[in-house]
Amino acid sequence: MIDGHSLCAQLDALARISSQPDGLTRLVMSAEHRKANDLVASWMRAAGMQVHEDAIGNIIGRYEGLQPDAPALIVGSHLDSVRNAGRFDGPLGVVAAITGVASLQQAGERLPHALEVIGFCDEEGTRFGATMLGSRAVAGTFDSATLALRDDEGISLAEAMWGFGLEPAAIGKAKRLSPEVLGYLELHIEQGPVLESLGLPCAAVTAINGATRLAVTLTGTAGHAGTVPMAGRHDALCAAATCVLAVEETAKAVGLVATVGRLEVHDAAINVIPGDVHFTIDLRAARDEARLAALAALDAHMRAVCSARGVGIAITKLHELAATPCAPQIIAAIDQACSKLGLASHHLASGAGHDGMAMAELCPIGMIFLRCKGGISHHPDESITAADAGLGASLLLEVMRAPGLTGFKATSHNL
Ligand code: HGY
Ligand code: MN
Ligand code: MN
Repeated sequence: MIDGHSLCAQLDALARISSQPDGLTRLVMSAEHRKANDLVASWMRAAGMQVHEDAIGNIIGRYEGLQPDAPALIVGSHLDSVRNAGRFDGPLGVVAAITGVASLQQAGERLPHALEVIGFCDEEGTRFGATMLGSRAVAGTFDSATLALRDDEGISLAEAMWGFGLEPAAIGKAKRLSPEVLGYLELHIEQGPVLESLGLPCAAVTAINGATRLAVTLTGTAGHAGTVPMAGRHDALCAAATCVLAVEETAKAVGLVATVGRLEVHDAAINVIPGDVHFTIDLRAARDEARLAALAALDAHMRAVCSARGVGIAITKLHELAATPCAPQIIAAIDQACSKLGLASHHLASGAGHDGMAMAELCPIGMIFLRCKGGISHHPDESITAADAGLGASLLLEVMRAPGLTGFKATSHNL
């Protein structure tokens, strides 16, 4: 079994790389992204990997197979975070993968396939709103319109890339070719309460729910709070409040999840009727038809609300990924690895989004979920036990080396 205590110590070291003095925030193309890549690169090298940073700032370590240039199983997760984050969402999958490779290196073991450990630069989309920038670039599905998105300081992704030492026009160089990638595997905390409630440490993920993210701008008429009669107002915040509650009601009515995570009143003042309001919608479902139907209903409802109030509405899609099934052969390999380690196997769908949704455009994907305390995530109280960390990393290693996982047969060749 891999020692979970040293793995957790590495996660603590990563968690100290933060732009937030009293917590963990690590954004893409930032000084913290640079520091995290450098620290992870040092661990990858110590594990015997060749390391490079790709054209969008993913950090990648390669551990050759029995023969040079064999196609690779990519294993990893993301190194960016939400604001005031927990320390396991993302980095657990990267550090566990490196630890697994280090175990192979110490044993002098080579697999038929190569292994590539990847620390994706941006899965959360915290800084620019669009998510999975790193995995989309690797899969070749990066949308260049994303380069124009701006952060809270008005810096565009393109400008931030130049500042990070990357050329936006070169992003295409990060794309991997299908023949060189056998599959993608990720260990991630469950970010939900199911495994803990069942008393199980881990599960194979069956599918990842589809998700859509929208940015909504409501344009009313700003005015004097003391003199404009109520009947004549075009209050953008009252329109927004009606829409926000409609998001919640729609989700409850259809049995999916939808969240308004950001709401800003521009030029806000206590004595001014709000004229310019922006909010976001994050809507997810296991079935794409349910998600798309709910979005259409919500779109119509919000436009009707705004029309009745004489408020303008503009809706921009920031991100959309379909519900993504995990590959049966990887689910089976996880189940076999569980029984090899004497663990009960369990299957669970993911309500959270993950880089595997983007990587599924390139190759078969699989995920292992690890229980986390109270299912808490996207919060400083996110936590796992060191024992579970070691168990998760050991299970990941078993799957990384699973015979037949990738179907790739190496010819016998010493390195
Ligand atoms: O939002 C999500 O589901 C993921 O944590 N990025
Ligand atoms: Mn994550
Ligand atoms: Mn997350």
